[in-house]
Amino acid sequence: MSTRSTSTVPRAWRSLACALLVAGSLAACGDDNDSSTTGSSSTPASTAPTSSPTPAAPAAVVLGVQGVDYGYVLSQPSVPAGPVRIDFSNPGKEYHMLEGGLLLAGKTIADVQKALMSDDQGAFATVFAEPDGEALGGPNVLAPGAATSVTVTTFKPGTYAFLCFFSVKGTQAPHFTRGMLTSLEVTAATSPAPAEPTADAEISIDEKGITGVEALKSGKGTFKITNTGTRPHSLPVLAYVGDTTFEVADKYFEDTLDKGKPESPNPPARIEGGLSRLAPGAVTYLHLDLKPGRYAVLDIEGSTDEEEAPEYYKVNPKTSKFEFTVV
Ligand SMILES: [Cu+2]
Repeated sequence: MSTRSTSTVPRAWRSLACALLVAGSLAACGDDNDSSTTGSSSTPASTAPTSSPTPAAPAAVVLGVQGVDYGYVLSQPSVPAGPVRIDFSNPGKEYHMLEGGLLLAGKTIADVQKALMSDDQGAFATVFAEPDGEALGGPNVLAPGAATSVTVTTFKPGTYAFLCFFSVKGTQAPHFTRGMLTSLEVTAATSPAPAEPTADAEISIDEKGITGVEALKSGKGTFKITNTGTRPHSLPVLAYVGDTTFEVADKYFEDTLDKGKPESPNPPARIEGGLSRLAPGAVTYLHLDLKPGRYAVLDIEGSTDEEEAPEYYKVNPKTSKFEFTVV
């Protein structure tokens, strides 16, 4: 069976929205039959001229995005394809996310709005290039006051739409209904394109786990993250408060972000960005500057053992979750 979800919200994005990043929370997010994932779109490689001397690479492109209650403030309306550093910050009082993807040619934010409000299960497929949620490798969700920085390498020319699926506190209304829906124009890559960032360490993620993750202990630096697996992977950063445990934090996020219970003035943990879904074979750079404290990163897409975790793909605590202390 390859029935689609009854929700009009793309499955993969819904899992971020209703959830979190943690095993227990995912139970409520429904199943994820990836039976329709066949064949990836292939972009023809551009043939670069080889004879002319290469001019120096231009400076890195930086896109600032503030997620406010409720809307996005972008530092610029467009960026060129090629590496783009996204500095995502949350000066608001609620959790925010920056999920989205490339629209089909000619589609606009108005079309996205229409699709979001539609009961038609196929509505997203008429608007988004990847209707089940694009694995852009952008920033993960942010607690109030948090910020995160990633350099994505996967932008293609076209119009992107970004939106936030969290609900307005105390209501069922998603943030995108209150203004957290925006577009970004991605223009053709400059020639030459900016160089990719210089990495202090390399981390790879696949279905078996995370390799090289110990490098994050430093809490600072640029980490090149490669998805060497066959399905999307993510690496959100969880900041523990006090001497809390993962289980306590997991339960808390399940209750608040997932089930909509009131947040505590003294939460046991905060989600401070990190990497959102990254496509197989793709690369993103995570720029970290963590304050001293205890942290965890975890890949919610880590296991493909659906028999063992029929509720959803479950975090493999041995290989897909890493807890560390920054001193
Ligand atoms: Cu939001």
